[in-house]
Amino acid sequence: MLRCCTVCCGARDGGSPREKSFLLTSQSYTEAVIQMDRGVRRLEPWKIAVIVVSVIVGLALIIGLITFLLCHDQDRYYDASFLITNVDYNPQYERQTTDEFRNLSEDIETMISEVFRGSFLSKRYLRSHVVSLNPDPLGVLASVVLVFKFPSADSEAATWGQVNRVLLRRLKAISTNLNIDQSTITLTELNKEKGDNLLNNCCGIRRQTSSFTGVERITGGQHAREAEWPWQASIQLDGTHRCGASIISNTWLVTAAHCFRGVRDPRRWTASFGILLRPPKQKKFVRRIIVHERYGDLVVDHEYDVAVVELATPIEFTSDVHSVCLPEASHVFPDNSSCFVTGWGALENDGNSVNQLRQAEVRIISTEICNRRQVYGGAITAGMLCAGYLEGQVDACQGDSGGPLVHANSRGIWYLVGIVSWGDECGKPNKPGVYTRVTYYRNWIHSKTGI
Ligand code: 4AZ
Repeated sequence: MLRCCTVCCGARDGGSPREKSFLLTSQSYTEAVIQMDRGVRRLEPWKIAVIVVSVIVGLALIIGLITFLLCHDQDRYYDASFLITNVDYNPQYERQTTDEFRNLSEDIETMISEVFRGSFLSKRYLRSHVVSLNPDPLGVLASVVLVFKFPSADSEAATWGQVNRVLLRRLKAISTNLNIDQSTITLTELNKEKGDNLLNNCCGIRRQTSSFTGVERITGGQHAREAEWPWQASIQLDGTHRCGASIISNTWLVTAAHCFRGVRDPRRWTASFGILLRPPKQKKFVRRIIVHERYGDLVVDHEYDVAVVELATPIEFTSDVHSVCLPEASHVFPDNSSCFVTGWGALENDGNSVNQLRQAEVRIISTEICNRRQVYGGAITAGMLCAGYLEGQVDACQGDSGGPLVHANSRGIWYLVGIVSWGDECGKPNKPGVYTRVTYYRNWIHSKTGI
């Protein structure tokens, strides 16, 4: 056996000088191996330990990566559609914000939850959301987005089969006040982009649920997390935060008229989105500012404190940035309803704005109580509403103006109840926050934006 290498070849008797320098007999090869073996044996213990640890860490990383790829869960979206035969179509189903749409959607979503929560897919089922209710000669055609969490390794065909089987079997088995025509049920898998788009284009949906407890206020309160209040916008004058605002479509925001006191030139205003002022998730130029025509610039009262802002280019809706629902003009939010106010406003009266969005839970206070002599003594008109606590502490403050006061309905859809407007300082006893009442200006908002 002859082997050759430039490093370990040795010259042997009887060969040409060239052969001597390049050929290695089996004997010298064996010697070389023995030498190497001695070299390895001569390795110091700490070097061996380093090699062993490196090999173990490498293996652990590879095993971890494989496990992550196989066991990592991913959201899967489906569109389920079916015909409901015992409900007559009502033109109010055309708009997602009507009470009629909400009531029927709630029944459908409760039914779908019952279907999956009582099945072996209960841990995989996340939510269902009715996206449209369409007319049909035999009733109402419902289209529902279903969201599940499945391990990435599970094949799409297999998971679609499981969802479809449970839907068909259990819709027949459970008792519900809706008659579903079984022959019309179709289930289509949506890719992530399509599923996200469908949900992000629905108003008032929050993908991440809040779990905070206790008392908090924007003055010293709790930080908001990404995607918790996706409709929140910051309105900025010459690049500096001035007011909050709410996204009501991809090109329109609603805010307070007093934010534009003195400066109405749209070229000096921008809007930013995402929970941080710096850096924002998105930023847009302003095309047009429409302040309520009856808002008096020079009069120091707070009537007609509403404005809409048109953006120069549309917002790209994502789960972090999208619209809130506007209530119908006729909707009544009962006194004592729990709401949330959010903003980058001051932590205390006359303080500075903060960089990360804050949130606080407040309750609607009746106008009757709010107009009492010791509270606002009759200053609260039909276009305003009070929210907070008579004990004080939890409140909006300067810089929160124009921002949203929102309430989640029984489907978990968020509606704009009020616009931060005014108050006697911040968090004082008997001086709750005063908000522009959105239902009162609902038709005005529609007349300016078409929304
Ligand atoms: C303001 O000046 C302001 N406490 C906003 C809200 C409240 C008070 C003042 C409510 O922008």
